[in-house]
Amino acid sequence: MRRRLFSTVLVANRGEIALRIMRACKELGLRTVAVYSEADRDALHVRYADDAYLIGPPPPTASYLQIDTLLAIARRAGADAIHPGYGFLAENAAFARACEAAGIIFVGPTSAAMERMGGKVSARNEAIAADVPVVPGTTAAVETVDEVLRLGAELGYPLAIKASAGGGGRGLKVAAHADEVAAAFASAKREAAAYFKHDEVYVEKYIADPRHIEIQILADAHGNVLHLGERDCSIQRRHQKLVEESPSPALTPAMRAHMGAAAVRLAQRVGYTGAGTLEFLFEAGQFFFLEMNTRIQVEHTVTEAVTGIDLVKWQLRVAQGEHLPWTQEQINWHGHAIECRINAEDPAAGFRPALGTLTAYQEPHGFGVRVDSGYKQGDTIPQFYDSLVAKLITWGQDRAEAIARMRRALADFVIAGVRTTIPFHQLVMDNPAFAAGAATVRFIGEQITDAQLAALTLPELPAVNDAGTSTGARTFEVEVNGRRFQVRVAGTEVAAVAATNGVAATQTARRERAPARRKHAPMADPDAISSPIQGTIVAVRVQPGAQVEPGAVLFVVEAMKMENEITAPRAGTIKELRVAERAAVQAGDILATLEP
Ligand code: MV4
Repeated sequence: MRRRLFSTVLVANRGEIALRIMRACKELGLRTVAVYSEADRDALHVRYADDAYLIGPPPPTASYLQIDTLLAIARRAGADAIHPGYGFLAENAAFARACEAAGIIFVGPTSAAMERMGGKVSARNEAIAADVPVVPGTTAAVETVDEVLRLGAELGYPLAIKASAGGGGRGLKVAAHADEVAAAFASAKREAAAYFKHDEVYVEKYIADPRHIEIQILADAHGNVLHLGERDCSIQRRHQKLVEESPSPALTPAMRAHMGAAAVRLAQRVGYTGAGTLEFLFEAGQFFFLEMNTRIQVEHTVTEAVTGIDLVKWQLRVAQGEHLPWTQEQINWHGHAIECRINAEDPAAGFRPALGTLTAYQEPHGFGVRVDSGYKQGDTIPQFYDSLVAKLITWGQDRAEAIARMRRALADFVIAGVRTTIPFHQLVMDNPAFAAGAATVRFIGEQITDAQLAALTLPELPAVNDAGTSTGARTFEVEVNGRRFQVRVAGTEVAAVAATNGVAATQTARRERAPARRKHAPMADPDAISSPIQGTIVAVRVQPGAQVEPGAVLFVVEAMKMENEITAPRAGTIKELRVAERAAVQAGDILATLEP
């Protein structure tokens, strides 16, 4: 067997991406080391790792950002590689350099390649040198309003004035005409200084209604670079991506090959290794390179779905020095994949972060459905980190099937206790412009209006009174004449209403999403299994002490010559048996008791 360059990977991240990386490590036979802040003590990524180390309190302490601490833990844990995931230190060239100096393999590009592609101006110049189209404009800093006006005369309006150190759309100002240049220039400089402590700006022609299309590349340490096609990430709000898909509905195979070849040229030029993404603006059949992300991205999953290539595993394998085993011609794309980011945000309230505890959490399943998440039922979403709860990815043989499957999976996803972006995604999946594949970066705002968002019906959050008990609406399952209904009972003192008065069953048009189940359930006696009808016990299928699964048949009651099965409402142990075969029972008689 080949000697491996490393056998233990410290995952310098949290949440879903930490788990994603550890799963790939496990499949490759690599040991994993987790790090965790005090806010993440009970997190899934900590439980999943072979070994886990506390790195300190949550922010404002920069737990996941402490380079020296991470390196010290790597040494202590015997980790010979570090995977940074995304965010945190993933694109920090100083961190990559510190790993290199410490003799620990950084799973990603070299610090040198990262530096060349890290700055926007530097990346733009590398692109020009690699003959990759960029938006027409300057490559150097622009110092005066007069210079901007000269560029406006040359390139035409509108113009974009951008912070050299910018990112996430900050420090991007648009001048629609010459008379707006002075104000836009001053404003871009102020924003640049405020956000980046660096007020250098440059100028580009403004592309009014582009798509955000990015190319995934994968490179080994032997000069082989492949592109794995594109992702269309046009559905963004304030530069936060919400929906991504592959392939883009806008690209022909020829355009894909063209953009892919450009991306490969640029990656080759800077000696890139590992997985990386080149972002482009795409409008009217033209593409323009914007910047490179030198990390694995949140939305890598849709590329995995359509290529069948495990990107994180290949990050690790090329870091081990392995050769990529394919030629570009051997990369095939199959079907269509869509990712929806399920964030703990309230889409009806400007997407403000929604804090709380996942009182119910059940992921959708089935063919063509993937869920990557870092949380479980009962977890509280920490306020300190990003609001991503889960990534929901569907695959279909074509785009229509991927959308239909996404609709189904969104409806099947049960999350209670915290508002999420699920209702927003349902709006997107039902939108005709989205269905037509016509979304550009202006989709949210033009196609999804504030009025639509404000009108979303969101699941009710559990209201809790001083005693810590739920006072909000509750949903009960009842059977009326053998047909199942869900009854929603609103308001306080629900217990008394349900137990004494009975309630008229009205079939809810749409099932309530995930009622929070609390321990002090206000039902008559949660441990009692009673007969729903008057009749004769003809079979007793359990003994005291028996462990039963939900749905297990416990008794058979004969009534009016019909046999009725009485099943376990939940898993548990039969504590007491109160009837024997041939016993006559009344409706409501307790037949047995069940312990958790
Ligand atoms: C642009 C542009 C139009 N023309 N540059 C925003 C964030 C940064 N990464 C690049 N951005 C843009 N640069 C020129 N010359 C439009 C955007 C832009 C955008 C780009 C990608 C995805 C969403 C966007 C939303 C608004 C503006």
